[in-house]
Amino acid sequence: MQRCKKLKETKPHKYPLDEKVLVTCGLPYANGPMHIAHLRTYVPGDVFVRYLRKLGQDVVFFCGSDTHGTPITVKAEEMGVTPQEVVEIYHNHFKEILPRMGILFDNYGSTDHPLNHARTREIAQKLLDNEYIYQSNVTLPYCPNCQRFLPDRYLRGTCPHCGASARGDECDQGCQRYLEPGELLDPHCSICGAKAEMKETRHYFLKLTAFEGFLRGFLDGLDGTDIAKNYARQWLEQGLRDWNITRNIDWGIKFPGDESLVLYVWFDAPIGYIQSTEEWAMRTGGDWMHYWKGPGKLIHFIGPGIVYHHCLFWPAMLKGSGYSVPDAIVASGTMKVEGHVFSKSRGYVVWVEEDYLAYGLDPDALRYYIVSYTGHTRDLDFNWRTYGDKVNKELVGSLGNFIYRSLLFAHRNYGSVPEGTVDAEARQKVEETVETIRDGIDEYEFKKICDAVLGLADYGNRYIQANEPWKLVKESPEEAANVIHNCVWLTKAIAVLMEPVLPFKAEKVYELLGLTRNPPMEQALTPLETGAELGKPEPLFQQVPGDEIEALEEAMVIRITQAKG
Ligand code: B3M
Ligand code: ZN
Repeated sequence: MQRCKKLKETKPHKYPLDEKVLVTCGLPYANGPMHIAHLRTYVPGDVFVRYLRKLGQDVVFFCGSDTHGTPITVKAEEMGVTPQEVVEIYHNHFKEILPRMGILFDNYGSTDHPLNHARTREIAQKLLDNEYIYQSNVTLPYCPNCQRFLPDRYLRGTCPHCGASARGDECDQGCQRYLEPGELLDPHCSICGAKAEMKETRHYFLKLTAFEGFLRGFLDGLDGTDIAKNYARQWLEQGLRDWNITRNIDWGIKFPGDESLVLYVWFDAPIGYIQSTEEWAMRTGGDWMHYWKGPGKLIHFIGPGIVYHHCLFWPAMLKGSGYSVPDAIVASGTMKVEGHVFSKSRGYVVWVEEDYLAYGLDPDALRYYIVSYTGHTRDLDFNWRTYGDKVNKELVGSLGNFIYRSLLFAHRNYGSVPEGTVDAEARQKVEETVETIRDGIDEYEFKKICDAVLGLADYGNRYIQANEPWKLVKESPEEAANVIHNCVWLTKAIAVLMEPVLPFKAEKVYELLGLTRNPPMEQALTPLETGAELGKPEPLFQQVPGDEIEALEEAMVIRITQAKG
């Protein structure tokens, strides 16, 4: 057994240590600042990667900006700038803000990088050579007023499946289905509102139907969350259609052999995962092919709205052009804000910079909320009241309280780690927590992990309360020292086990304990060095006062009301 030699091995782990793993998070469109629905993917992805590394796995972690398609050009038209300018502004924003949330990608790439243009054209060419792409004439919506075709976000109409108001390529306000060009009912130009005319034009299609058998087997073997697999299976059963992969706009990656068309943004976007790997490989000497053409494991963390693209289009593209296909697709549940489905336009949004970090709020606390409030595949509601409760009760009241009182007592009375031996029960509690963490990783259930570590802090609080070291100090100094030895030992264990969720706070505890950064998981169980100097602690977390929560809620209500117009 290789993993954590000193830990009890009860079962084989899902990711054997001799396998290298590549983890990605869905690429944000570079058309606006980071918001809480982005974090719904990036925080669990980052937490997962940090835990795997703690267990000794060789993991690389990638993301990057999604820079093409109508999400960018519509925004550029709104702002009166070029698509390049839009992309630059928000690409830089993401690069700057991600580390402030403790989200540390090994590379943050861009789908407009020359490597992505080249890789995308290579893949399209392979698919052409393998006769998976064909040309066909289609009639598509055209705006007589703006004098242009109306791909994707230039189009609004009615979803043919559920009747909701939808945009060209996605039923964004209803059933969330991917929509083929030309499918939308009652099409109108989203810019000028004119009724669209239908006009014939030449396009290219990926023969998705040829991959049906492959996709069935692929989904059977796919790991990840049920959300991803079940939706994809259901769509497969409803029957596939060939996929229009070109668009009549200028901004994007030119289709090889027909430069008047660009590839649909959803063709080159996931290739950004490869681009980010290649960029990393060039910088570090790493081997990108090990993952994309070799045995390396591929794991995609995504939101629930992009399952179709990741479970059907993407594996077909990879398979048809000779690349490795994903091993796991970890789709999360839906993001909600104050009980409503996340929506930027309706005001149900939390902007990470403007609404959170700018107020000096704690990045670790938001990370904790996201991974601990509900299971990964359930709806996650963010609301300020729950935020206040969780911070005050769980982080301040339980975890922070135990660590602070333990370290304060130790520092005041001893100045260093006092003599003692670790109680069998305390050791057992830590061992059980490590086991639960391993299960949580295998199941992509981060709440389970958080609950277990919080349970350990609760145990610590009960332990110190029951043993009353403040009394023992006078009555029985040796016993007092032993109790505090155990408390400091538990503090170390909690810091090590919680570090992937609360990296900034763990760092502070390591400093106080004189530990090096990023200790491996087994360090949760190693003995303390008696006599090692201890730093003077400060409370780890700040209480969020009721009036501050009210003010944050108030700001949210104002935004929602304004959005209603
Ligand atoms: N840029 C964002 C979204 O639809 C989209 C993801 C691309 S992942 C390759 O959620
Ligand atoms: Zn619909």
